[in-house]
Amino acid sequence: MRTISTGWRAAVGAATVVATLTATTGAATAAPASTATLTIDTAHPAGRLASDFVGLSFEMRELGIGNLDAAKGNAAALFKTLGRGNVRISGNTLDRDTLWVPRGQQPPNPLPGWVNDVVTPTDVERLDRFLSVTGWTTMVGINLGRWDAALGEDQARSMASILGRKLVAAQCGNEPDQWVGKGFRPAGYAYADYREDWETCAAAVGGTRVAGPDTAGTSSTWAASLAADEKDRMSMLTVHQYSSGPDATIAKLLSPTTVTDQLRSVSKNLEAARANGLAFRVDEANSAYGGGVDGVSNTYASALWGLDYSLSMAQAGVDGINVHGGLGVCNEPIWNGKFQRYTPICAATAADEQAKVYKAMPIYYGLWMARQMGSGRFLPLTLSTDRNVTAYAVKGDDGRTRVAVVQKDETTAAPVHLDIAVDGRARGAEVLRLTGDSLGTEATAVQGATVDRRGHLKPKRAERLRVRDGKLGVDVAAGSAVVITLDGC
Ligand code: BDP
Repeated sequence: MRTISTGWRAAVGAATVVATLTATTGAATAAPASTATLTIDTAHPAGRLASDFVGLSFEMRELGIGNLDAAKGNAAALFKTLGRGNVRISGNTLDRDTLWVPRGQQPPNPLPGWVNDVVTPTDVERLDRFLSVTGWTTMVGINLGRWDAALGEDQARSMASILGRKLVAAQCGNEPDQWVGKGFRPAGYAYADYREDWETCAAAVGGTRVAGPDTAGTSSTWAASLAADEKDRMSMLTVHQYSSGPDATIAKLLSPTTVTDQLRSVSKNLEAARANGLAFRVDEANSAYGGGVDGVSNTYASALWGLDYSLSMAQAGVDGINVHGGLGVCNEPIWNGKFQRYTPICAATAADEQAKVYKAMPIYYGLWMARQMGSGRFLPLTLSTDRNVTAYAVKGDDGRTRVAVVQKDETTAAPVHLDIAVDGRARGAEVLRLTGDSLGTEATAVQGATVDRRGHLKPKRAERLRVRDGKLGVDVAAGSAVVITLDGC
């Protein structure tokens, strides 16, 4: 039996409403019976769950090749189905392959050998329309790895004038802590050198809407140093985090320690942001770097991880996460032979890629479930369990309490029965279920429904639960998640 306390003053027992969650394994299995208890401290609402917490991240090349177009296909609908969010555009292709070409200028002929894609103000205008239609905001990278002052300044000016307030931040370069290995900077390139580069780019951007450092890892001190040194010019501190590398497995992804390890790993960055009054996003995140791992990043397991990861980060005080992906054909290499198996949306066929019609991959459903927690403030809770279960509670801005429970065992394991004790006011609750055939396959659904070709998700009617004798009882299948919305409290 482990007891997990989360949230501000989590250990404090005082509560106006106490929810007790009892989990028992089914008698039909060999697993020993277990009881889990969840206590929700409604008297001490803690950190915020922001309405734009869920974000997506794409490569700069997607702009250059005409993607994220509200006039074509279903991308805008897929974004809207997730609610409002933040889309970040940068990645390896920013510094490595993408050339900015100002309005009225022709791309050089021939193009420099390193250029694979050209991005122009017309591409930013298309992005602007996409954001208007979806209600999302954006962060967009400026090539600092291969810095050209005239182009950098022109891009910054164009983005500010075209995107206006939809541009939360310009991002100066991608993963500068890896530039030596990529040949962008000489050996020995360190934070002090980066700071000079960043300042040059930030001066071109002007104002205070600049983010950084977008480090590949969370362990360097670059983020903390940049926050302390440059807070006056910054709107956001940003780092990247992948759960694993090419050695990712489902067991590792869903292990009870993974999410807590990931939290620990961003904690110094988060503290630095807070200490310097900056917002903090993990603006590039996913299950495994190197394009993800087949059989892990593109399976139902990633949906459970995505839900658990995003809520745990939000509860810890992270302002948002941007899950990385790409708009190529699912499970096929993109132009440079690399895969993007972790992508939340991708085209089922080459014809769909042309038509910009995408399907939702499992992790998309995990993010959708996280969004069903709404916006509000996390409630501290104490969970005692000997199963692989996590739980989160949010007091919504609409006054309703929502509880997410993520059961991360294989789907063949025994179900969990939850008994939630509620106070006198709640007469019932609604339940949405995230389910999949098995952790290692792709099939994922919410309330039996999947995202259609138009990009819409219409879950079947939420299940109603009634409070009986002050308790709400719900069976949760192993390898599934629920979002429970309590009536009127
Ligand atoms: C990050 C890059 C992104 C890659 C990703 C990966 O910013 O462009 O696609 O790694 O390795 O470091 O999958």
